Amino acid sequence: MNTVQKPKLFQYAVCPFCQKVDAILAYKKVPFEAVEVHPLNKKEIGFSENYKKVPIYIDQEGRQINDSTPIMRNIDSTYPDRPVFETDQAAKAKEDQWLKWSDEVLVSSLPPLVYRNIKDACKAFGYIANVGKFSPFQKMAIKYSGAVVMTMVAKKSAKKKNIADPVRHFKNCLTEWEKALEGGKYLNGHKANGADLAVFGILKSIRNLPAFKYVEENQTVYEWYQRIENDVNCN
Ligand SMILES: N[C@@H](CCC(=O)N[C@@H](CS)C(=O)NCC(=O)O)C(=O)O
Repeated sequence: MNTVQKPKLFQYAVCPFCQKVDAILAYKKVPFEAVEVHPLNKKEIGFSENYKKVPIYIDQEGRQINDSTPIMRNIDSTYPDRPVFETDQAAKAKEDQWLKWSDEVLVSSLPPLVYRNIKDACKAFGYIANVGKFSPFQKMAIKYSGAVVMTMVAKKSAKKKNIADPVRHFKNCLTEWEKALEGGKYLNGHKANGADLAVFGILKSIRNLPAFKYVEENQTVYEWYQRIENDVNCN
């Protein structure tokens, strides 16, 4: 029989996909250990032979699950209290549509915004380096080389996604989400579903970065964000 252990989440603190998983674990009050992965050598996920991205989740029985949305679904079914994902067909279709949007549109709006230039990227990576248990030398290496690499990645992805103005693009994304809420408290009804927690987690990944001010400036989205934050922190 497999032994029961505390689940582990291998992550980068500012990775939006990782924060989706963190959001559902926090919402469901599942105790877990977050392991910050060194973004350059990825030593901590060396055990994973064929999958080299984060998040990687090791469940309470030691099984490895990859990919943020399947991980969220697995957590929802393993811990049935406070169910998250929709079961009704129409609600599920809407949830799936916005889950797809959050991974494909919202996530890709972030790198050009957060890593616009070396200065902003250094701020982000200074924060990343301080979250994990890294030596002072590793912290410096992560901060500066990470910033250079991500600024280049962000430039490339902005070009590929045709994002000429990252701030305007991000604000437009927030307006799209505002419209999806249709004046309601959550995407569907009176409690958060999988898409609410995914979008929340993605936005939470920039919570400690200057770009979060654009979320605060959109009143509807910010109120919704605080509502979920409250749900996550309460009872
Ligand atoms: N579809 C995956 C995407 C995960 C992903 O792209 N993670 C990024 C970090 S945000 C990653 O690990 N990229 C590879 C790398 O950093 O080398 C998910 O939803 O979990």
